[in-house]
Order: sequence, then structure tokens, then C-alpha cells
Amino acid sequence: MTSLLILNGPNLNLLGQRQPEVYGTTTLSDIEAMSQAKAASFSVGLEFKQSNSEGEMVDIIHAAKGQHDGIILNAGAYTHTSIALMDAVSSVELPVIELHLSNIHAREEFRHKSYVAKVAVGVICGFGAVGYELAVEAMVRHLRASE
Ligand code: CA2
Repeated sequence: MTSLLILNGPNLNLLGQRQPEVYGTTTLSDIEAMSQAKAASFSVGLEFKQSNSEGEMVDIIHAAKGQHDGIILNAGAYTHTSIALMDAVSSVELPVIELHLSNIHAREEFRHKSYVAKVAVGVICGFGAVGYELAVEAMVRHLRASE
């Protein structure tokens, strides 16, 4: 069975609990439920994880090799800074979709740069929690097209 990993980076565990004016009221647990339902609708498995630690995220990406067929990555602020995450994505040779709740290109200049985008098959941003469902569909279609 095809299996996907959704990996969320720093502070995304606070979704729905702090700054609802910026990030909305949907919690990460709500987003996990939406993502699981979407994956089930395509008969694919899904593991959903979150870490506040860059090194742990690197370890999770390494461990995805052989366990999952594709990774959906909302690396949070590490998107804009982490060559280590970019190298980890390159090393596992799995397709990665970069995902953000907000439209990072409509925000501060420092959020316009993404190291993840350089090694991703595509980027989805600006659609809030719905972006997770869109990313699951995009990854399933990408994997099926390359079968
Ligand atoms: O829009 C996204 O999904 C981001 O990855 C969110 C990151 C931000 O650094 C990226 O530029 C874009 C920040 C996540 C912080 O989440 C919070 C949630 C609630 C309260 C505070 C932070």
C-alpha cells in the first residue's frame, strides 16, 4: 500500500491555540484528521508527525526511506533557513511537496526564500488547512503518474 508522511516543523503544534488572527482556529489535530480522511479516500496510508527540532526532522526524513513513498513537508520557519533539511530531502530520494498554510510570498521578505523548494517536486501555499488535503491529492497523483 502506498504510504505518505506529513511532517510539520516548529511551532505548528500551537496551531489553533495561539495567534488565531494569523494562523486560524484549526488545530494540528484537526488537520491530521482531515489529512487522514483524504488519504483514506485514495486508499493510501498516512503518517502525520510534528517536531520543533531541526535535527529530529532530519532524522524523521532519513527514516522515511523505505517506509513511505512521498513526503509532504511544512518545515515552518526552517523552510527559510535550513540547508540541513534540504540535504536530508535530497539524500532520501523521495518526492517531497513543500506546504505552507500561509502564502509565504505575500508575507515578509525573509519568508520568500525557501531551501526546501529547491528539492521539492512542487509547492502549495496560501490555502490554510485545505492545503494539506490538496497536497495529499497532489502527491497521490504524482506517484500514480510515475508508476
Ligand atoms: O504558513 C506556514 O505554514 C508556515 O510554514 C508557518 C511557519 C512560518 O514560519 C512559515 O514562514 C510559514 C510558522 C508556524 C508557526 O505556527 C504558529 C501557530 C500558532 C501560533 C504561533 C505560531
